[in-house]
Amino acid sequence: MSDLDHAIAQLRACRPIPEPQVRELCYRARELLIEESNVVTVDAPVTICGDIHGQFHDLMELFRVAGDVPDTSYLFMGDFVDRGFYSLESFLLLLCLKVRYPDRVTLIRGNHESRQITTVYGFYDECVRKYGSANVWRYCCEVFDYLALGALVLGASTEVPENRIQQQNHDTQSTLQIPEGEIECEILDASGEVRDKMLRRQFNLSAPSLSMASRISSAPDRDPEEPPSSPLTEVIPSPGQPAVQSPPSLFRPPSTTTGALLCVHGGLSPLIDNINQIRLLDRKQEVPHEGAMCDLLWSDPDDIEGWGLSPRGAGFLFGADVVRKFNHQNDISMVARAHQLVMEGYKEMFEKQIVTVWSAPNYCYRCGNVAAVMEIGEDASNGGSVRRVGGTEGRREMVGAEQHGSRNVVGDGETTNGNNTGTSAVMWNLATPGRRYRVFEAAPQGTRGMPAKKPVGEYFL
Ligand SMILES: [Mn+2]
Repeated sequence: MSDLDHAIAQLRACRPIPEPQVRELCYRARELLIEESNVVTVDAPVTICGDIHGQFHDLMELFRVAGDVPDTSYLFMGDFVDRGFYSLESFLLLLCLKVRYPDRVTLIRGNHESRQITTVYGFYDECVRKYGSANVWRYCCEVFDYLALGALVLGASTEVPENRIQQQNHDTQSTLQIPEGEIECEILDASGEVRDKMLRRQFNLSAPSLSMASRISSAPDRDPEEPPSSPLTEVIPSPGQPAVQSPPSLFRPPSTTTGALLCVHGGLSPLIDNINQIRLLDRKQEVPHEGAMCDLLWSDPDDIEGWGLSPRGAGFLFGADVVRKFNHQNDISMVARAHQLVMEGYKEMFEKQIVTVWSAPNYCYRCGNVAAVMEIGEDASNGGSVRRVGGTEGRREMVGAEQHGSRNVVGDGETTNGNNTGTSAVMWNLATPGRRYRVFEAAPQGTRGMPAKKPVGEYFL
């Protein structure tokens, strides 16, 4: 067994590795990360995760529910440390897995991967408590400076990914009837049982414009009279409930082509119109207090128009119009981000153009939320070749053209006001990727352990 495999085994048991080994690990991780672009390219299939925040036992639960490395390819969107009691073990385990299986693990930087923030929110104190000095904290912070700022997931399928997780005593197809048509989104619980499905529907230009497509009701308490949450999807009722009638399709079927997914910790920046601008940033530094790099790690989507000030004091709030324009200009079908606690573990907003994924159940051991990961499948229809972003293959389908200063049609069949700029824009249609959310709860209390009450500086003696 190599030193690295030995370290992985030790960390999986939630036991820290000795300081010289941390130093070596961080050195190797930096050598690996320095070669990565600010925006890492990741091929589907991949499982996308949000904040972990030092909840080591819940990270183990995540791997149990969503598959282990290297069988499952993972993309973690930052905030590995702070708040929880095991930031050290959580981050070092993920870092070991990154060094051991570089092509199966992608780590991007969160706003907590910073010297200033970790000094306030726990990671610094944890390192000093567990090692008797700040050396390990310092090594980790040097790694933080090299973490990528974002990732682009390419080659996503429009279909829900194949379910590769072995079920125990469950038939995943038994609980919900599947109507004819393509399943766009599936929600599974920790035991692998299907809790909800959404069908991809032909879109309809006369459908009412719904600004918020985020709410996905769970089948049991849903009002059957309620319209579908989005013009493009319908919630499939549980057996016994009447089916929701789809309005007749008045338009061509949606594209069978997905764009890339952009994954960042926080969100967009008013300084970034194009993904290539992210690539030009000098990321190898402490997270600045302002500017594009700061915004990518700190911003939040909100029900506003354009940009707004963030109550966090860093980054910005941004509205549906900002996301729609960004996704269109960059051939993105969805932005995936973390950074905000959502009680259901995931939250889709703005006609599914952005999703928040949150992977720390019962956050801070008291919030009572569930957590989720998002699985994206691989588009095998193209003979396995992955489409590149920014290509000019004419792969998008035109769905409407703006007339000067009038109402225009955008990707999802929603109408928005033209802005009287006199420019003419042609809008296109990219399908939302098929996706599966696995929702899970905190690890059982008995396995979680509690923090050491006294300093344990002599940890390894
Ligand atoms: Mn955050």
